[in-house]
Amino acid sequence: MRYRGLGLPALLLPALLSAQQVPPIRPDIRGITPHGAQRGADVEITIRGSNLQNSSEIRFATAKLKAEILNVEHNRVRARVHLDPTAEPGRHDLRLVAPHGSTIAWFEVGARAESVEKEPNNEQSQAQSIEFPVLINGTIRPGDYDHFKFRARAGQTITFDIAAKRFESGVDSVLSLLDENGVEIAYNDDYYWFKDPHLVHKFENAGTYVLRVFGSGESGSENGDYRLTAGLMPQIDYAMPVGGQRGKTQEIQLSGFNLGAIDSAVLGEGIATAQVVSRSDRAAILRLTIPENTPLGLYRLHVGGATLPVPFVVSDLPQIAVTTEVARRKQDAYPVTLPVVANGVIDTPKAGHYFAFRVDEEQDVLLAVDALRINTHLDPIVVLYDASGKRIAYQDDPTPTNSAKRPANVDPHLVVHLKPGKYTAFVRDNSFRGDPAFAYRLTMKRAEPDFMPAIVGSDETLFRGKETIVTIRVRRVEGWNTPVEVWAENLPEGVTAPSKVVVPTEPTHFKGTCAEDNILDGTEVDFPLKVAANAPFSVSRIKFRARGAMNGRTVEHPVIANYWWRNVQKIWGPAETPELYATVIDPPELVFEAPERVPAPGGKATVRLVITRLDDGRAPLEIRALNAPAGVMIEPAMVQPGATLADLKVTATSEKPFSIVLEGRTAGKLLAKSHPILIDTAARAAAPQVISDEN
Ligand SMILES: [Ca+2]
Ligand SMILES: [Ca+2]
Ligand SMILES: [Ca+2]
Repeated sequence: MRYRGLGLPALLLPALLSAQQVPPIRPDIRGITPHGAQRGADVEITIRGSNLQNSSEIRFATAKLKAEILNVEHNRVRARVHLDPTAEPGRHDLRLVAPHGSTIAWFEVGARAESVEKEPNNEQSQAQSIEFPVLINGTIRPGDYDHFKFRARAGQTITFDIAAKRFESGVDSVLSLLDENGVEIAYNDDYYWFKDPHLVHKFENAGTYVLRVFGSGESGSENGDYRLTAGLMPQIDYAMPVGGQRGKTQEIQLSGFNLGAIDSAVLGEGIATAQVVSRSDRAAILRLTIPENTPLGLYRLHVGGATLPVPFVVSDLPQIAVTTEVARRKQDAYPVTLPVVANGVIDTPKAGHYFAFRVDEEQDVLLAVDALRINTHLDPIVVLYDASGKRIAYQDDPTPTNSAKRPANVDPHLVVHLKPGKYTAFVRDNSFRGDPAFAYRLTMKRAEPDFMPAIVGSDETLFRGKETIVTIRVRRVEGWNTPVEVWAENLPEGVTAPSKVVVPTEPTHFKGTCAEDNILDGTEVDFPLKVAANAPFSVSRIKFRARGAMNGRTVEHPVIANYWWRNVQKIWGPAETPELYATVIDPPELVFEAPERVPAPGGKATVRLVITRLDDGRAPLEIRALNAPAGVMIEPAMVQPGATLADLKVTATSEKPFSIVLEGRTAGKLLAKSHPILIDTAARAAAPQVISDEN
């Protein structure tokens, strides 16, 4: 998001101000405790963050979740969330709305009873007793260790799963399993793509064991909330095939642990219920009929009692499932007829699967692998060989994984122009890894060029008299090679935009984390929204649409708002509400960036402020405290035009911590107030406690 000044004659503004960036002033959520709840429950949650003052409403995309706000401070909102008993388990968008903007975060609906960790539990001797199955909401602060004690019987397989980073939590967590003597018997740090751990452990001996949850390198944060799920519940590595054809009945094999008790499975929010055909400890077979009218796409398959929902794709293409045994060798590749989706598991190191197909007429063929998209940790590549065995095409990552602020895409999407003949496609892990949970889907079909348009972010605060740039990203798929045009609908009064912005076919180049040149899997363009100086204040949902034509065919799509995932600074999948939430307000004249808390050992503190002036900035700025309690001296500061820092000296005789609010005035006019700043006179001089969200 960027802002540009509008319509102000350049001579009136110092150069410094014309390029002025407005620091973020809209609400920003950094943590939620608890980060989810059981459906049917009624829970109180605390949202932490910045610029939360005056928050007026929490909205969910689904009508099955409702919230009322109980209390609001600048860095904290307490609310009560009501979860309907039929709400779909899994992640939902929670949107916090305030007069100065809105923001979204994730909130998880669970299917089992939940509890909360109890400190102190930093020592193994203080371990909290738990009984399975359990879902514990906890927090890892800096240097924090959380211990949980449980009984296991010989031969039991118990799953331990942490959801933290996946919910934007501020902690990179680790799981460690200890025996009665404190000896570590199992350990996991980063199981998932984004650093959450997961352990499945078979206990050889009966006994009392301890699970330890902590931050990698003793990291942690006030916003280091986590959800620990543990027990003997069904742990499903994948469903095979990982998708089904609508209008058809098919069998689906589940693979994992503790599957002997599976008694039900529901697709999405009650779309279809599967019948359990057979079940054993390591496998179960379901029979599922997907209704003909089910929208295409990625769903969650909710298997009763399972640790996590299972990804499942609804498609119109025939599905097959192969094993390594039948598809392992190039010379006897598994024969398929296009179009088809081949589902398989790269279950052992160096394994790969070969598929043989014929092309009868010259055409563009798509070879696309889903892995990241279906939440498996395979890093697939796809290779194509001609009838002579010569390699004719290859793809690994459309966008590399270390691409700074760009969304990684490790799922190959290869389009090749083929003459009639026999071909062999091959899928394997890029690093020859294999794992019983490395499921994939390989789509092989005639390419049907199309595109996927997205908004980077889901909300904007628009300032009167300024222009905001919204980033639109178009990903071309299946060989789309013509420009796409994007336009906005439902603009609020006083907001104008170009009738269309053309997205060219050249992909966007960007610098990676080591300044290397990378090519994005798509093209990003600036879409400007101009706000008139007298536009009414409003909150609206701006719709963007995109249209293109290729080979005589016109395709039009809504542009989908994509989640901006702040803990990895990347966009991550679509938000539940496709429109852009836009709030029109006056631009601030002054923004203070102030600490939440300043240690004041011996009653002395210096409050350092970063100042951004957006007024004409020609007169000095006077900063003073509004509400200094008795016995507290705060020297006002005079900030000369152009300066961006100010230090306020605080001296207190009292030993009680207190809060101050600062105000900034120029020529007697009030420009802004700060949030309350805690002056912590109880802090010790030597070791100021630093609360950090960095990890
Ligand atoms: Ca804790
Ligand atoms: Ca602890
Ligand atoms: Ca980790």
